[in-house]
Amino acid sequence: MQSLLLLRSLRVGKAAAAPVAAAILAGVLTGAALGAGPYLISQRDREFKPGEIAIRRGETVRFSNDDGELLHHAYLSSDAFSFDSGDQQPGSNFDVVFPVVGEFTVLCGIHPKMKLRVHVTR
Ligand SMILES: [Cu+2]
Repeated sequence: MQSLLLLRSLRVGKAAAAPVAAAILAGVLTGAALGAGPYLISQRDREFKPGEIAIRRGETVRFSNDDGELLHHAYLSSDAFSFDSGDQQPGSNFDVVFPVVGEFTVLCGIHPKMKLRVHVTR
């Protein structure tokens, strides 16, 4: 019963990240329940790499700022789902759960050429 409630919270977006992390620490959710992620996205040389991924709803994408001393700023704005990493410091990670099915394009607020296509299926 408890895990059903937690799974439901996975779909509401980044606000659920903290309780999900707490649940993982508590051993409430298994890896299988969370899917195969997180999917790692590099931002080295001002590029999202890979530039396109296919994931399942509820899975996590981890944006790693592994690009020397540069700031990055991943964001997504759509009717179905939005997020904004804020300015991302070198050496830091930013995790996003994609809670809805769809086709999305993540951009960088600092480097307009950076694009990541995300295909989310159920
Ligand atoms: Cu960038």
